[in-house]
Amino acid sequence: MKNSRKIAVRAALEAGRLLKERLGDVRTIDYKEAYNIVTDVDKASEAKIVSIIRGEFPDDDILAEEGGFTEGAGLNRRWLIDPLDGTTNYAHTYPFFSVSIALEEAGKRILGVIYNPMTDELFWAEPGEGAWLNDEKISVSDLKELNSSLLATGFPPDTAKAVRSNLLQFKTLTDRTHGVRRDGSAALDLCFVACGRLDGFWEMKLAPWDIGAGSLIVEEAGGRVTNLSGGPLDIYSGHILATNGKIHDDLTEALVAIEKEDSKKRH
Ligand code: 2AM
Ligand code: CA
Repeated sequence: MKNSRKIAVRAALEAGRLLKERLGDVRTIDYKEAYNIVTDVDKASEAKIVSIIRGEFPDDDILAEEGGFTEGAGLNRRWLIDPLDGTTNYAHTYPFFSVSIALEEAGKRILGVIYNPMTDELFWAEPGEGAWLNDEKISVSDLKELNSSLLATGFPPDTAKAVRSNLLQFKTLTDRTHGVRRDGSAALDLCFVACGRLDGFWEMKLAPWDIGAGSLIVEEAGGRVTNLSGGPLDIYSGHILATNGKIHDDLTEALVAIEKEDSKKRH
């Protein structure tokens, strides 16, 4: 049996090196929709990852951001690939982006690998193996008070159109905590929760390749990951709340209350 982790790590490192080399050298930017960009580097990074994974595991399913879904030979193994999480940052040379690769088997996440090539930080997790940053085991923060937490979120790319725009959540929680960061790579935000740099993260309307790997890394680092109302996480639903566990109930309660207030205002 080939080692899926070794191969995912190799793919993430190779793709990450390409991203680092090409930073500032984006040649084409296409618009998938009016607000949603893809660069030639996203595509080059994905081609590299897919060729490594397909070369080693030709029978596995692949769901990749740019190429979509390719069915394998019915083994019930599916790779979730984001070749560049934080494309908008990348296109502007803002150095906060990553490569994210997850593997599902029979619908369960069994591997998550995320690489930040700018800091040379490789995060990975497997069920029961803990979560790792390079050679060190990582764990979530010990902080218990929502008031003194540092959080992160992101905004759906169609914010202008979206009814649930997350702005009231952002404002209210900015006032109630040490702060809410908006850094533009959900995969890295999740890694930051896993290693205690952040205490919590929430976002809506994400894709499974944005959160497949990071959600497992947070869980294995001792954190808790749910939907926005505290129910079971479904990475295909797009909504995620990940914390160190200790502030989870308070943050869930706050998000639910803010959403209620916001929807009252809208009706
Ligand atoms: P991306 O850079 O891979 O697109 C930022 O808040 C997060 O939203 C990033 O992880 C970004 O991933 C993601 N994102 C941006 N546009 C998106 C879209 N159209 N659908 C889902 N996620 C998106
Ligand atoms: Ca992407």
